[in-house]
Amino acid sequence: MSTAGKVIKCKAAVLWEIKKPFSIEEVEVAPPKAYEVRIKMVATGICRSDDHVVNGNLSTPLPGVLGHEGAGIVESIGEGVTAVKPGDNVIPLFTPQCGKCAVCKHPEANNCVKLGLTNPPGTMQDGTTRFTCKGKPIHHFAHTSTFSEYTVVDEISVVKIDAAAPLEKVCLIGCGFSTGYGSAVKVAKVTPGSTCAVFGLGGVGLSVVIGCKAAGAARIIAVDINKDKFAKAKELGATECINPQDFQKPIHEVLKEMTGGGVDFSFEVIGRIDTVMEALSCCHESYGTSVIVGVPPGSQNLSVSPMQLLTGRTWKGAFFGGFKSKDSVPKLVADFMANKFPLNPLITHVLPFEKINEGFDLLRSGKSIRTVLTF
Ligand code: CND
Ligand code: ZN
Ligand code: ZN
Repeated sequence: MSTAGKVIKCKAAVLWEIKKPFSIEEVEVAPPKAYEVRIKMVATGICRSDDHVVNGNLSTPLPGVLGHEGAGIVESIGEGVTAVKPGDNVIPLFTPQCGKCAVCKHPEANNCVKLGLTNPPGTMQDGTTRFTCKGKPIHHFAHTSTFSEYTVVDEISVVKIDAAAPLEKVCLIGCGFSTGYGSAVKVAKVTPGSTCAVFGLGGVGLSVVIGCKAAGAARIIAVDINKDKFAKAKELGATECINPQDFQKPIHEVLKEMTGGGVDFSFEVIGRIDTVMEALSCCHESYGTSVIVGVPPGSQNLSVSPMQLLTGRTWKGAFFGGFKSKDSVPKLVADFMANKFPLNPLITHVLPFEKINEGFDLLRSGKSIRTVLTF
C-alpha cells in the first residue's frame, strides 16, 4: 500500500533537551509539501557535530531530530520536484545547493545562502516542521534530520546517487568523508611532495589524511591525544603520529622543529579554540596554509596577532570540504564505486538505529571512528 500523500508513523530519535540521551519515540512524519522530498532512511553515521548539539556547543532549536550523515530511498515527492523521484537512492545534503544564490553561482564557494548555520530555524524552508511527536512539533536539524526512519528535506538538500551504491557505506559521503577529503584536496589544495599536519583523527580527520595522501603529500603528521587512533591513521597514509601530551613544549613548536620551520598545510579537525591556534602556528609563517574543519563552541572567540598572517600564512575554513554538494556527492559516490578511496576503514561499528545512545557513547569514549546506524 502506498504511503504517498499520507502521514507516516515511525520511529525517530528525539533530542528533547541538551545534555540528555536521545529518546526513541513514535513520530508522525507529514507528507512532503511542494519542492520537498520524503526519504526512507537506510543508514546514518554519527558525526561529532551531532554530539556538539547534545553537549550544547552547537545551537539548534529543540526538541529536534538530529543526524546529518545519511543515505536512503525516496518514498514520495511534493509538487514541482524534478531532481529525484520515488525509488531513487539519495543522500541528504546538510550544505544545500540552491543553484540560484550568489554563493552557488560563484565557481569556488559552497556555503549556499540557504544553509543558515549561524541562526538555524530548525524548520523546512517554509518555516514549518514535518515532524510531530505527542502532539508537539519537532524541529529539523541541518536540513537533513537523518535520525528517523523517515525524514522530509527540501529539494535543494538532496541528491540522487548511483542505485548500486551500498547505502550503509556511502552515507559517510553525506558528511564525514567529504568534509575531510575536500578540506585537503579542495580547500587547502594539498600539493604533491608537501608536508601536512592533521589535528584530530576521528572520521573527519582520517578523511583529511586520505585526502592528503591522494593529493600526493610526502609527509602526513597525525596529531591526537588518543594514541589508539594512530594505527588506523598510519593504515590510511599518516607517515608519523604524535601525541601533544608526550611533549613539554607546545605542539606547534614540536612540529616546526620536525619540519624545519613549519608544515605546508595544517588542519584542525577537533573543534577546539586552542588547537585551532596550534594548527595555525605550526604551518610555515611564509607559505603555510591552515584550514579550520572542526566546529568550535559557538560562544568562544580567538585572539590572534595579525603578525601571524602578515608574514604570509593563509588561514581558511569550510563546511563540507568546500564541495558544492549537489555537483560533488554523486561524483564522490562514483569515485568510491571505482575504488578511488576507501570508506570501510572509517566504519568501526554498525548498530541498529535503536542503539543510537550506545553509538554516541562509543564516540565519546574514543572507541569508535564512525558508527553507522542501520534502519
Ligand atoms: P571525533 O570526535 O571522532 O574526532 C576528534 C578527534 O580529536 C578524536 O580522535 C580526539 O581524540 C581528538 N582530540 C580531542 N581533543 C584533542 C586535543 N586537545 N588534541 C588533539 N586531539 C584531540 O570527531 P569527528 O571526526 O566526527 O569531527 C571532527 C570535527 O569536525 C568536529 O568538531 C565536528 O563537529 C567537525 C565537523 C565539521 C564539519 C564541517 O563541515 N566543517 C562537518 N562535520 C563535522
Ligand atoms: Zn558532520
Ligand atoms: Zn545557493
